[in-house]
Amino acid sequence: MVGMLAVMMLVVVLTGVTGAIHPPSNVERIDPTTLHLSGEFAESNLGTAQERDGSLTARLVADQYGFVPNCVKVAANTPVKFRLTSTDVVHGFLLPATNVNTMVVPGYVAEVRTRFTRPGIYQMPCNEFCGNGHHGMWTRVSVVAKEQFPALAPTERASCVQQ
Ligand SMILES: [Cu+2]
Repeated sequence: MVGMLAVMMLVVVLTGVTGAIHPPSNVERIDPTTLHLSGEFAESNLGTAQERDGSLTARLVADQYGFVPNCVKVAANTPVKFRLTSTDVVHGFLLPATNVNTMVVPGYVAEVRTRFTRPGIYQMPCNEFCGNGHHGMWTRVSVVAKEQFPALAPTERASCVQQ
């Protein structure tokens, strides 16, 4: 049994080191009681923003039982950074078939970087049980073609109403 534990521990450490895998959450602290008032996670800053180097940053807030915004648009073949935080309990953010999978812990900012290779819509149910309404908690990430993205108005980047 001790041998098996040692082997499993070794696999965890080796894959972590060779694949540069580390927990994407619990790095930066944030006050969950005031984050909506000002700063990075104020409502006007949520959604997708374009950085000077052309990469994108999508900011979302998770709470019982929904994500704000309910859908974000990002561009394909562009580096995308997701930054999320929670105002109440632990939620989860996972995009199937990508490397995006993180816990969203109140008091911390979770950050995940990825790159989408083709346009499409990723349905994102909260994957961390967070209470009675958990089954209804979801968001969407809509990946649009790289050429299409700059033409979107800021409001269109944080909504998928037209689809
Ligand atoms: Cu949840």
